Amino acid sequence: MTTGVGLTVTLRLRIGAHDAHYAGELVDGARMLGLFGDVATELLIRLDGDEGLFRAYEMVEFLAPVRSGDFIEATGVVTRVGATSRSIAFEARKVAQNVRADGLSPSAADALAEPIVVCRAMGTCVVPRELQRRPRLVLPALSAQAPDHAKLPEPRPIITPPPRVIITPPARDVVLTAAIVGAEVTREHTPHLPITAEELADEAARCRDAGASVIHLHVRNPDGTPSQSSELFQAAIEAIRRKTDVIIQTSTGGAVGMSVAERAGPLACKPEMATLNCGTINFGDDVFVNSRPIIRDLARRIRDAGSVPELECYEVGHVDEAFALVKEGLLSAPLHFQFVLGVPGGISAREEVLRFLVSQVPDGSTWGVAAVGRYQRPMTELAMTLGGHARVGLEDNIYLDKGVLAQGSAPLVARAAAFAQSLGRNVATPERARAIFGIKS
Ligand code: KMH
Ligand code: ZN
Repeated sequence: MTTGVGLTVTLRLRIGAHDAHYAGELVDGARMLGLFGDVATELLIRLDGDEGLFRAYEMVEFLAPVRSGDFIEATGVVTRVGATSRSIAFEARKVAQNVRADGLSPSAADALAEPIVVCRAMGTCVVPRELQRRPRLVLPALSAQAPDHAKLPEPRPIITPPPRVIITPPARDVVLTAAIVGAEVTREHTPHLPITAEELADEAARCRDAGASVIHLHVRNPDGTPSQSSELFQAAIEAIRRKTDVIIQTSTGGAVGMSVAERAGPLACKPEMATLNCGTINFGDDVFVNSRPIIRDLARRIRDAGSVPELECYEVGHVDEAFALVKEGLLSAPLHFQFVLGVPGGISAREEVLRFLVSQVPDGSTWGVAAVGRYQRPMTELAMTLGGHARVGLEDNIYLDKGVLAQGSAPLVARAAAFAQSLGRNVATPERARAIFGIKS
């Protein structure tokens, strides 16, 4: 269980002439690492009341030169808190620099309209248990306005001004899931909904081309009504397999009102992945019933089918239910959580909510976000920014933009993939996603 994920510290300083080490007044890279060390130290002081120790850098990238006269802003964000280890993502940006142009004074300098990222790193620090003093921890929400310190009552709390950036660990893969059909959306809502096995397969292949490595699959009867028939699933899976190599994750949620036996239908196809809904919620005006016996029944069936479960959590308590299943031996770590945000009646699609949910994910487990309707884009982008995976598609949202229907799920996947790449994250292939989720192909 972790608090402290998201804690952020920023230092800003001028690089002086004494820091220049190489020709052209270039500063050596170790100077940036020194700043990161100080950032990490402040983070540990805020988190643990101790300076801690820097154990290792897992990654360092020098991205632009630093020269004397540059103003550097170095930010660190705690991305993981273990019992004694704290993972931190760092970024150093140049925000002002000396102009160094012929005919101008040597003191001519510009503030940069857009900061230049000069260095990124990921590191791990350690604070031994006996040194953890746990003082008051103030976790600023990154999107919150900077507080007006002058107006804060005495004694003033220590609050780091929220940075304008959220640093994403750059090297990690993003698994994009396409939820291409679902059980609730109809052709009246959108004409772009795939229904037949061939339509599902075509859409799955389009989504794979756009960057999806997992297809979250429901099927429909020929009249468009939802079904959990193993025959229909088998036909859809075979059609998809003929066209593409995606991971197929079948639903065991089905549609509201279906019996457990019905919902378990697709497990007869022994899918690589299957959803396990971890609790009951109001689902719009309906109730999506997942009583504790139902969850356990489906967990057993998923295990017996050899499928990797994706844990659908629509409420905080659903995460705890997953931990209970681990204790009972029905699930085993590493777990893969899908936080379903914004279902009317379920937990809302807000940054603080997601940050809290992520803080509950045990080390070594993975998580993603599926957000509903207009929340799909901002919440999946936030998830990718925070290092998680993302699910998009018509099951959860039929619009590309306000009033503009997405022409299938593939455009939504393509946009998510472009966003992931803009963060410097790799969009996982199905092969890579199988490795991430521990699926034996
Ligand atoms: N159709 C919803 C009631 C799942 O696929 O596992 C449930 C659902 C979840 O879609
Ligand atoms: Zn579903």
